[in-house]
Amino acid sequence: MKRIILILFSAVALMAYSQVAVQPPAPYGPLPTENQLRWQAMECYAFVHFSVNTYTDQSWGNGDEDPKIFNPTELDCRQWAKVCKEAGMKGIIITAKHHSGFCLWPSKYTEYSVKNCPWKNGKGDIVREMADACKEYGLKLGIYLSPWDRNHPDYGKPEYITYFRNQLTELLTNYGEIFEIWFDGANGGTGYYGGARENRKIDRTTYYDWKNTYRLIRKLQPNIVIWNDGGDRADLRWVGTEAGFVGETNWSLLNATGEVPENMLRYGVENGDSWVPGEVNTSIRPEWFYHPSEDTKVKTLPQLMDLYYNSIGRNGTLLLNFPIDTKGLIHSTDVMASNEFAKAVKDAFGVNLVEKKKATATNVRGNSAIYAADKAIDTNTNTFWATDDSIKTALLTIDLGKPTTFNRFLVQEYIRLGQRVKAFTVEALVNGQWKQIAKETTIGYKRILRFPSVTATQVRLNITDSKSSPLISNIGLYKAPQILTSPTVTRNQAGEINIIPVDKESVVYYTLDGSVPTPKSTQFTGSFPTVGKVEVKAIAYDPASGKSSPVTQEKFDIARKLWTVLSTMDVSTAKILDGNPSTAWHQPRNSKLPVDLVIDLGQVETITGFRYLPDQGMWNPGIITQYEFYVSTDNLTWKLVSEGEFANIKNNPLWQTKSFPAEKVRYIKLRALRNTQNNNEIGYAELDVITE
Ligand code: FUL
Repeated sequence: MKRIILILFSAVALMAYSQVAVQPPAPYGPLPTENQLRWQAMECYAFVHFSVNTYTDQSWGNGDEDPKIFNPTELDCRQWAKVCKEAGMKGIIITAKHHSGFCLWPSKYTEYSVKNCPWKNGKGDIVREMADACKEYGLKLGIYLSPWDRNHPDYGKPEYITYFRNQLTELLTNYGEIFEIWFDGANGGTGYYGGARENRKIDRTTYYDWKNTYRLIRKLQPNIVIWNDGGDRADLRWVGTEAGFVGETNWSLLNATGEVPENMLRYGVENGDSWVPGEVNTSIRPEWFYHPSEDTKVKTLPQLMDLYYNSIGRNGTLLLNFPIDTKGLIHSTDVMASNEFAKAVKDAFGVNLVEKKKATATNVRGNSAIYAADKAIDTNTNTFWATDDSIKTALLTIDLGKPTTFNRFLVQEYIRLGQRVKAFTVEALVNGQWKQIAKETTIGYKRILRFPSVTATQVRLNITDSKSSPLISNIGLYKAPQILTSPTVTRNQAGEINIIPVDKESVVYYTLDGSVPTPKSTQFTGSFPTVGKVEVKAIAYDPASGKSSPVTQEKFDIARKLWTVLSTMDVSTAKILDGNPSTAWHQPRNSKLPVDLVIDLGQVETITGFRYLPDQGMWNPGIITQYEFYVSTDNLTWKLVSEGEFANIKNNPLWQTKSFPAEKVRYIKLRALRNTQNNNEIGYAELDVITE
């Protein structure tokens, strides 16, 4: 007995000794702050966009909107909070002031606010109601305060900076803890500016004196993270698009100084000197503010799931926007979509197939139990598998015990000590053979991979390159239910409709009478001709599972069959009329603004508006921001029927729709006055009209 006790004692002593003797891994490279760590763990939170332009159906307010139009009849911040809470989100960022300058709180420093609107007789405060609702639902509160103010007379002068900081102080003092502050990059341009109605330019690198503004913010809210797209490096970075994705390779690093071109925003900088992780901001509808015409354009479940995998699944966070409607609520369609989204995420990640399985690794730091392979599957992200300092490639194998089917692989680094992994593969033991199922680059806080279902008895993570010894805090394996993606509906210039399913095995059914398609509707077997206005609704249907995709809904105006572009002889202008958003035509290189695109409609039509889709290419060159639109019956005398801006077209290059009183016309002319890059390049993916 004595001997046994002695042996046991020595074993325990030895274990304790080996654990004490193993040095913990040293940090590597730039590290996240506690605020950034807390923020990253939130993973998903909401934006709400609401301002005077909600009532004018515009993307941006001009600053001259009468506050009297701001009259939500059923405003209920608790509904917003409930929707976000039920969607599994952790916070809400509210547009306290958007570019219009209209304040959702009764700021002491301006009359352009809820103080002067009919809602609650000017006695209300939406930021207060939002803060209270967040508290009630256990959500964090964030603030969007537009640096650009199209209402304020002093915008562009030094006095405005005092005004801006006064407002910041109000917002960061009176509403409790704020988790994130958001400074939009859209800065300077035309506006009302207290009646001056002019174009004001500012130098975005110096005008706001961000350094001192940041100092003020951190003093008022020590736990905050700062998002800034336009100025000095802040805590978080934009990912260079509002379309809802970040690069598959995604370093949480940037350099503290220097320009940040789009590819750095998208992928981070591998050897950057500062920790600046990416936040994927996008809207549940095409636009940020509420537009009734987008009630049928709310993102479908497959689109929302893509967002999830392309943001949270790629080492980013997801900031998903809900436009607030004119009543002051999140629209019921958006609520349904977000509930479905939350359920699908739960269904996909409810059961982790590696739980309680066995893990082994080719190297364990000092052979210590503290850093053993099973620390990566113990559901505790504060413990991690680590290798010896000199080891930068290693394998971690999980024995599943029996053939197990899965289609998602999740992996997390212990980022508190830096982002390290540069490359990895995932392999599965299928029928006794190792099969590679993924070959990837970075991991970071969280990486989730999607692939077709695999049935395997073992799975392994193969770290093939790392800046320093890899530290893996969590691995998950899941079997996510199949979700069918809605088909794409297009109409070419001849008026032929084509419907393309994403998944080639599914069958497409459609309707042309507005009814919801079912497997009993007409089956799509090939493109078919149409004339005049048509509404197509289509689904993809999987005969094996009996499941249908969400409905795609597309409305087309008159066919463009008779149209010809007159202003140039270049035949490739057909790309503007081909119904294919991914092809574009650009004006000749030597063009100088203003430049015109003149189209003969082939016959007289009564039109009430036009639509422009800019080039959808990767770097979106030649996007028109300021335009004039003319109509004519003879191609000689022209009448100006619409002019102005395509707001936010740079960050969100969607279809732009402009309406005007009905005109009987044969010719149309779109004049481009300015583009997003302040040069002379002008391109068009599509141009269309709206007929009566
Ligand atoms: C953009 C703004 O101009 C949009 O209106 C919106 O607020 C979005 C979140 O950022 O740059």
